Amino acid sequence: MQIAVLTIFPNMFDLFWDHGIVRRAIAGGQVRSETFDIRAFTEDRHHVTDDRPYGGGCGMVMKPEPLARAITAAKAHIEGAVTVLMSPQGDKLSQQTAEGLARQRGLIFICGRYEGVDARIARCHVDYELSIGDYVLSGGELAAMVAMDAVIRLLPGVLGGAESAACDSFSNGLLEHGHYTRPREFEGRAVPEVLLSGDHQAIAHWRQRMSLGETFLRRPDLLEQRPLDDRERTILQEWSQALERILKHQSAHRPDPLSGRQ
Ligand code: 4GX
Repeated sequence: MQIAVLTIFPNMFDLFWDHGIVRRAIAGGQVRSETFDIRAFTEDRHHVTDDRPYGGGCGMVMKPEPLARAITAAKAHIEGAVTVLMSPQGDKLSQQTAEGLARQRGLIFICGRYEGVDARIARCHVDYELSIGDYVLSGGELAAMVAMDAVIRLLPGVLGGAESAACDSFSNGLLEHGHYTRPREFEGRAVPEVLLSGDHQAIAHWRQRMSLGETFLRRPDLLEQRPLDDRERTILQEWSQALERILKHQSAHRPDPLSGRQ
């Protein structure tokens, strides 16, 4: 996949392209990356990229002409690219969005600064507006890095078998079970016995049980959105029965009304 980023801070991406899985994806040829400096597409003496908003108000707006020229230049490099504007007004990034973006031939990420970009850019030069969440950043650069990271690791051949994207939290719509490595005991806490048993079936079942339990406790919304198969339903019923047993046991221990205490 070919990826271009349009920004007034191209250096912010040097570290991003140069580390970890992203670096490996570029080295392995699964990703070709380019960073375009929007300022290089200005035509005035002072290379100005922003201007005051029509109608007044606070902040500055990114001028449309340099951005339009930068987008045209990036499109000329990447055939059939989808242009993505990072913006709090966009669709919220999810694993599903990342999967959709990973299926494109090329992506052009536009990083705005200031109060945003001229609305005519968003209307005519942008295919998709994308937000990474409901909070305000000082620019689209970090947001674009988040989106690109989520996309790049999904591209075929980027992750090895052992770290396969299929193992990820969310790829099956659930949170992951806990992970453990050596030592067997750390700060007085032992690794769950089943993980040392060598019984692969028991381990797989424990992991699924923990994954479903964790998801119910921390993100019940994920369970509501997702169909459950028979095994998963059985495991959740078992959790529910365990909880009911505890609650029933508790009611057997009601405070003694004659003990004199509250
Ligand atoms: N998820 N920001 C973009 C300027 C801006 C505003 C509107 C285009 C249109 C953000 C987010 C985010 C702050 C980046 C405003 N550019 N981007 N910037 N949350 O907060 O993506």
